[in-house]
Amino acid sequence: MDARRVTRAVAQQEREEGEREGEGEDGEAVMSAVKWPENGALTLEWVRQLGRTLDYASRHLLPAELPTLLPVPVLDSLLLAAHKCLHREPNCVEIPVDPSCKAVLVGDVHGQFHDVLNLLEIAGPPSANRLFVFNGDYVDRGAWGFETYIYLLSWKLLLPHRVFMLRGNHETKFCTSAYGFEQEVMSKFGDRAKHLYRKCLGCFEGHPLAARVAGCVYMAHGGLFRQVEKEPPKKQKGKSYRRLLSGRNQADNTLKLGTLDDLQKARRIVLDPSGFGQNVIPGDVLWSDPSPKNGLSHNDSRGIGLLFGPDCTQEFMEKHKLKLIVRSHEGPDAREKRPEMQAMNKGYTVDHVVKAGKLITLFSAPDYPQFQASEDRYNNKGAYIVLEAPDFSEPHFFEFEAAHPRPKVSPYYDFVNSIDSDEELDLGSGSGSEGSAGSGSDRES
Ligand SMILES: [Mn+2]
Repeated sequence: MDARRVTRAVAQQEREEGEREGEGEDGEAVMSAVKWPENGALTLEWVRQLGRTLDYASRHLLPAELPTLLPVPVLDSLLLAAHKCLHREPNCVEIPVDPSCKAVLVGDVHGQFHDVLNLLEIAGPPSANRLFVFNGDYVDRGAWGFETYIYLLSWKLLLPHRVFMLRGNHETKFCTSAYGFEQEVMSKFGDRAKHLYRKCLGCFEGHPLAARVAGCVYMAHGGLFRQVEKEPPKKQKGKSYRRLLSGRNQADNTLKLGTLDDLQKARRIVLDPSGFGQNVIPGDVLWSDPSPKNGLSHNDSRGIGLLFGPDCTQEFMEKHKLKLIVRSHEGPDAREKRPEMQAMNKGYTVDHVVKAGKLITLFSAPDYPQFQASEDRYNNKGAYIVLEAPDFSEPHFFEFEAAHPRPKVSPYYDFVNSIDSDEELDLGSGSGSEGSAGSGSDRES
């Protein structure tokens, strides 16, 4: 089926009436299935049309009808191109910013597709003069993780040097099987779902872990990370070596802060950075949290990553001549459980103020989480940061409300019994989780 016809009555809650692709003389809107461009090169109009189509589908089609407008072969092409593009980037991407250009920094969005569309409208879309760095957690919890992820990937492909997508702890097999994304893909794509889920996992592995923006701003989903001990001689490699490197065996007082050089050398291509062995650094970068208390310690409530104090922030910034750190990872629910930190009701908090600069937590999912057991919502705003000349280290904060009304949908995870802030993880037990999902081949078929 190439086109769907819907009546004006059904389409009346369309966000922007005039924005639809075409309108017949009888007032019926026509929405065509997305086609992959013949030469494989995306255009601005293609990306915009993809956004309109996904928005339309989220409002007027059942989840399982999404492939009628978004055919699987198109997704295959898009995910393959994105896989190549992401894997090419280094662990920590260097993002120079021209004085004529602004940098927009975005925190967790968690499948809240309509809020992402809204954000891109308020902040203005990526362009030659406006680059974006997204700080991970595109999927899970919200009901449109797939739409969100695909849409942002299409911007990445259109403007690879103006759009950067860092990895969040939810871009993993572990989180997506517990917090909704896997089930979401299963509900939307039927017998092609496993195939698409695997392709997404392959892309998840490819995202860079961190970025340095304009030479003075460090950005990563969780934050700072430890130094990994030097490799022992080759003959000691193997299981015992990995146990040796396991963070769990390391006492808090022996933990040392890692450097950007350590980060650049880390092995990042892994489905579930477990915080063990070779994946200590990716595990830390994706899962760590700041603490008001000085020092570096294991993040026991999450079971992975570190807690790092203002002294660590100072040390890291001073060493790398940084003036600002922007991390994400904590929404209003996570902050409710950490009363020693500020609440996340306006979408950002300034957590460390040290001699060298500041550490900020940025969260861009307003009215989060989408599904909640009680009527009592956090009513949090989302925020994004704009950096611009002359001082790229001075963050300009923009708060925004949730897009209303959100289409009514069912959740894809057991939100009543799901723990709120990804606590008590048992990542160490997932034996097969260190393998690569791959993406070039379709292994499950
Ligand atoms: Mn997170």
